[in-house]
Amino acid sequence: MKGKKMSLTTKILLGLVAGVAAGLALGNNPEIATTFIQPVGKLFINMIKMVIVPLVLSSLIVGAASIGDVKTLGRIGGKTMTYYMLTTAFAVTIGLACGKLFNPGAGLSIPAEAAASAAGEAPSLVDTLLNIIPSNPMLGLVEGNMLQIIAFALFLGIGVTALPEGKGKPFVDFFESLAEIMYKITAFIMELAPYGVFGLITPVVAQNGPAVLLPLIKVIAAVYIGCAAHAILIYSSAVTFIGRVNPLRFFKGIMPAALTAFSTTSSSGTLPVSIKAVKDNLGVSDKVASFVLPLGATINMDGTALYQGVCALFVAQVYGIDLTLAQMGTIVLTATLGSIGTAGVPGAGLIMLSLVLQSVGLPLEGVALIAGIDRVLDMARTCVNVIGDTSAAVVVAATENAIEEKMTAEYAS
Ligand code: DAS
Repeated sequence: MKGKKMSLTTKILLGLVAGVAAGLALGNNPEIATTFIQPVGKLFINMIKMVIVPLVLSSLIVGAASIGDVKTLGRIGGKTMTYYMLTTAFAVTIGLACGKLFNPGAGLSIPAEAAASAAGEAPSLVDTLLNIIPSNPMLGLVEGNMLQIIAFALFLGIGVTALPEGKGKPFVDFFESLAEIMYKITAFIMELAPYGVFGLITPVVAQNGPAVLLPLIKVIAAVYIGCAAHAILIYSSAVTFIGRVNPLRFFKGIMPAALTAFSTTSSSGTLPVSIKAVKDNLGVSDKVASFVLPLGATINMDGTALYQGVCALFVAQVYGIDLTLAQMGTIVLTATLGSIGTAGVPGAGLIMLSLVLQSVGLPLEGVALIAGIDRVLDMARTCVNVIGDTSAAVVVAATENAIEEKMTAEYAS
């Protein structure tokens, strides 16, 4: 009988367990782990770094072009973008607060000379903001300056819609194909994650001993509690005070989408369930649901932004780097803008975590520590990404008087 294909989650967890076991076994000979096994991990990290720039550039250009210039999209586009950006900024702030509160990296210090030099003298927040607009966008692309790449892509995406009808189509089609290709390559890289995780975790455990694992449990706790807090605080308030919908009715109505997102770890894969849930259970009009939700599945990732706040702090703590307020501000900015470029597919947030770490000069090796538990974190963050999208549909629909009062008794408030 054809064996059931083992899920990627299982494979990654197996890679993690095998890496821990190998690390413990090589505790007395860590140089074996660093010489023969660590290169596998470094290869995985290089593949992640390889896709960041083309993935962010192409997915952002397509995301921004689909919004078009705000004039043609009028109120709905403006409201939707404002809601998405505000809730995402709240999310990464809650993530940073949870990272501070749980302090998962405390007591663990992995030396990272490179990190220290890369972190160097962090630019002030004003310089960071000024530096977002690239004086030479090609240099920004070559140097992998993520904030400049994000800004340039957004300008290109909005700018292309200012071209006469149809003139920009070849340009957008090219980047649409490039984005799809990058999503496929990302999926391929995630298939190699079990091996990459093994190659990354083994030397870490061999060099630091099993003590390094405890903090990962604290990272999971910080992300899950942060996600729950964000959903309860931010979305309940938004649907209650702006959407004028009973929050319990809201959560009941979107539960099928939330559970689908949690199990599939894919916002895009959950999209049909999200649209059906807000329309059938909460009476949101088709016009609003079919604009807000596909846009949200592409560019709104509150759970991912929150996870990046927690993980950026974790990595800084592990490598003994004190982040300045300006660097925290950069993390909020990069995670908020970067979430526009995060694809709604499994594991995309891990790739974008590199973007956030890179933006504040934190060592990308920190991604290795997260990679082993990333699928567990992806379930919670994708669930919140989708709850955020559906809350936006309710909020925008209510302000457009586009919530039909056709509520079934089951979901009545
Ligand atoms: N799994 C992604 C999604 O579908 C989010 C992420 O990887 O961060 O939303």
